[in-house]
Amino acid sequence: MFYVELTPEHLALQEKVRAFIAEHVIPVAKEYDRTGEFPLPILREAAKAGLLNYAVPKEYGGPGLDALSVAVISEELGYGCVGIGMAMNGNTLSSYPVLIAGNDEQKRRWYQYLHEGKLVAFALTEPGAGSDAAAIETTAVPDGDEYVLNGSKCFCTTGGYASAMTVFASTDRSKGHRGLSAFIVEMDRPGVSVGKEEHKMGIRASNTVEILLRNVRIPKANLLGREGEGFKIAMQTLDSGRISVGAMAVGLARRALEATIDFVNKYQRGGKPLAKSQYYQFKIADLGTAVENARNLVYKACYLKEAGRPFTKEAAMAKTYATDMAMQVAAAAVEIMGPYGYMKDSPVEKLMRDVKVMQIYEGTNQIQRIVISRQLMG
Ligand code: COS
Repeated sequence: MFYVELTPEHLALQEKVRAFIAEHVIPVAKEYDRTGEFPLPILREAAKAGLLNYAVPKEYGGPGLDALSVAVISEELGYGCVGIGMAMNGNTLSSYPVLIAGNDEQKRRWYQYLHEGKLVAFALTEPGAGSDAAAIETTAVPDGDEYVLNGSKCFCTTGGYASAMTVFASTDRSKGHRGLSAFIVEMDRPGVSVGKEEHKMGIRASNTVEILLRNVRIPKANLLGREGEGFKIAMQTLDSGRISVGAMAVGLARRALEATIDFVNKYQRGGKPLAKSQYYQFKIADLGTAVENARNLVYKACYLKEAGRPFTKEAAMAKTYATDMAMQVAAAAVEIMGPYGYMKDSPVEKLMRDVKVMQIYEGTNQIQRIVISRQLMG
């Protein structure tokens, strides 16, 4: 049997994030979307409110929130603005490799950055290794007490503002995915540079950059886990990240649905309120059911994660279903509002632009279908 109910603590957290979003995100989201500026002032407020580093474990000075709390926060961030939400969620998602595989010293060091208000990033994808994560060409060659890293990473979220990142590189190219390893790389090391900054269709407040590594020397103490464990660390990280993406998509879809209901309630056609038409009633019923369904999938993945049970399949299902659903809800919102939905001052055109990338990042929805079918078919 599976049934998840938010506890009074989850509900209080939800209330707190909603208030934060209403005060600090919604009033400025359109302007950040227009300028593409990175929302540093909002991140400072988020840090003060305890909404930046919420998954840092208690033993390392954080609140150590559970998976369901992370999903509750992510849904509200998706409701407010996915671009700003990604900037706010970045420290949590980028820290998973350290949480999963770091030793005590590495965790202390990493979480100290977060306590100091610093931002961190996750560098996996490369020009030739996107969906095929095992094809990473960045190398990490041992040299005495150090590794020397060479390669380039792309589409790195928050990379332009990060103080440190988790980097995936090959310590043995002959072993394919079993030759990949995970490292902590501080951004101020000689040889690390930020390359091209991307200009995107949506999530424009989120920073997306190329990271170049040229003869970057890091101590062996920066290796996470053991050599050869990098691919599994990356996959486990993505399993958790995919739940958050699903939750954010639920939030975005909820926002689009609310805007649609508001429009249908206010607008008349031929002297008859749209809300009296069964066409719109049925549409809204279907969209509302889809949002609820997606949330249930997200919560189920959280429940399994928290219970220490496998959740790879459920995380992929939650991510795929929720982001495809959110795309449909956002498109339906624009369609129902017609020209009012399409214009820049509509409440939904940004949602339709923002949601597209959610079907693409954290593993495309086609990759998710490979993950799901492999789990189902063995
Ligand atoms: N957790 C732990 N281990 C996992 C895992 C998971 N979720 N998924 C796979 N593994 C392990 C497998 O068990 C296998 O282990 P062995 O080496 O012991 O056999 C190994 O990893 C390789 O798995 P697999 O054969 O399934 O790897 P593939 O190369 O076929 O690729 C996909 C798997 C396509 C699923 C993977 O490359 C992927 O997720 N790609 C998308 C990457 C992505 O999401 N990028 C976005 C980054 S966000 S910026």
